Amino acid sequence: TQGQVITCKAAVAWEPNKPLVIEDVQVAPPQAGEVRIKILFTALCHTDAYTWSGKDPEGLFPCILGHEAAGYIVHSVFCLWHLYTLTGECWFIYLFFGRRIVESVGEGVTEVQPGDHVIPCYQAECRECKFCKSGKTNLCGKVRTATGVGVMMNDRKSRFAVNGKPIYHFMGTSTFSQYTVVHDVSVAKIDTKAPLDKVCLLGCGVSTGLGAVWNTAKVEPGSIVAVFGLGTVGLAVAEGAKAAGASRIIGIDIDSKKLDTAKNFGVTEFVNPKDHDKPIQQVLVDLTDGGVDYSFECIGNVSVMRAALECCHKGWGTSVIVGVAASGQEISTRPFQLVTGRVWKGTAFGGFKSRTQVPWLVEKYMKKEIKVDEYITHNLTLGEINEAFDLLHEGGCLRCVLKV
Ligand code: NAD
Ligand code: AHE
Ligand code: ZN
Repeated sequence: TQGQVITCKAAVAWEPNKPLVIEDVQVAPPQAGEVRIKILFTALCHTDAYTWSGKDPEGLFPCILGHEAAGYIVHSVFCLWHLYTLTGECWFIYLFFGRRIVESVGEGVTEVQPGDHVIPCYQAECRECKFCKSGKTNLCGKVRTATGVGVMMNDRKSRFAVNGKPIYHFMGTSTFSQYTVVHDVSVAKIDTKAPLDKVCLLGCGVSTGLGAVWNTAKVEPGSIVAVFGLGTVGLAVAEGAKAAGASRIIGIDIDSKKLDTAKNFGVTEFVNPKDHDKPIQQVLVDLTDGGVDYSFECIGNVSVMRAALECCHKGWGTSVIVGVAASGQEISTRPFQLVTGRVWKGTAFGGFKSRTQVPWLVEKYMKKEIKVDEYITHNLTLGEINEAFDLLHEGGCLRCVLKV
């Protein structure tokens, strides 16, 4: 059957830092191993703002950003109700002359089907590649060479176009669009009862923070933890550390207004570097009798990454880099810091195996074992996306969820 192009609204980033434009975008049908998803809700993450700023070496323009979302796979044939809503009284004309198949699931896709509720995953999980089979990482190699350059793996082309001009994909997800096409290895099927306007956050920020603690650092009960940056990712680290039984969770942020919110996520002490003359690593070492057991950098600032390593306890302290730093930025420290037992690590999507574990995270949310609603401070629509980006740079915004 001939697949059908869907024309829908999407926010296109034509150039770095220029306001996104809501365009009529043509979304091509999925090819083999691909899935076309109707996105219902998407949130904004700082990584979207980072790429939009032009500082991401993998950032290509024009593109459709967005990677923290939820939606469903549309049914293959328009049902009568769809026919009626599309063609009104003349639905029978459509039925006889215009019937088309809307391909949602490409050839060879077996694990998801129309009707499924899904979360697109920028970190794929094919379960077959060297990475997936290693048991040592959640990174997957199957489609990464395509997702890093804004195209699909099959034909190295985009499925998005505006008036015939191709628009690049982003992170293999491009969720700032009413419809998107993703690789089947990048789709997590979730409980249909889960509220999509909430669980979209499990597509990135909340999962990353929790996983950084549980999978990457493996924080033990009684540990002293320092969290640098109390945005969504940092607060999720605090939440994860509390669940892991940390005895002290020290939140560090240059915005003192973060303190009250942070307490609700498990932060037990707050330090604002601006209140101190000493380097922040020294402040923390003094506060903790020699340093913390675990630290997490959730900002994307290379000087803070150094401080986060150097505030760790000699002999065993581990620091996890979560923040994404701009192109050209490099980390440094005295090698002696590592020689004397501190460990420097990083995490992508909190080390979670996406297709396998996102549904598990959704279940944990449904059982009220993890927070999600509490990270949502604003709700807007796709048409208000530029206001949503403005909000992201204001202290009072954790996550803004857009109705797409
Ligand atoms: P955010 O902007 O909401 O939070 C950052 C926080 O850091 C803010 O509260 C800000 O006040 C604070 N801050 C800024 N400069 C500081 C400084 N010098 N010292 C102390 N605090 C400072 O961002 P977010 O959405 O929570 O994301 C955090 C970072 O994590 C970003 O870099 C994002 O790109 C990255 N990220 C990484 C992954 C991953 O898989 N590794 C996943 C999601 C997000
Ligand atoms: N293109 C960027 C890399 C950005 C980056 O590190 N991304 C994180 C996810 S951030 C989500 O908000 C990640 O998972 N990286 C692993 C990967 O394979 O991309 C750059 O700076 O080059
Ligand atoms: Zn993100």
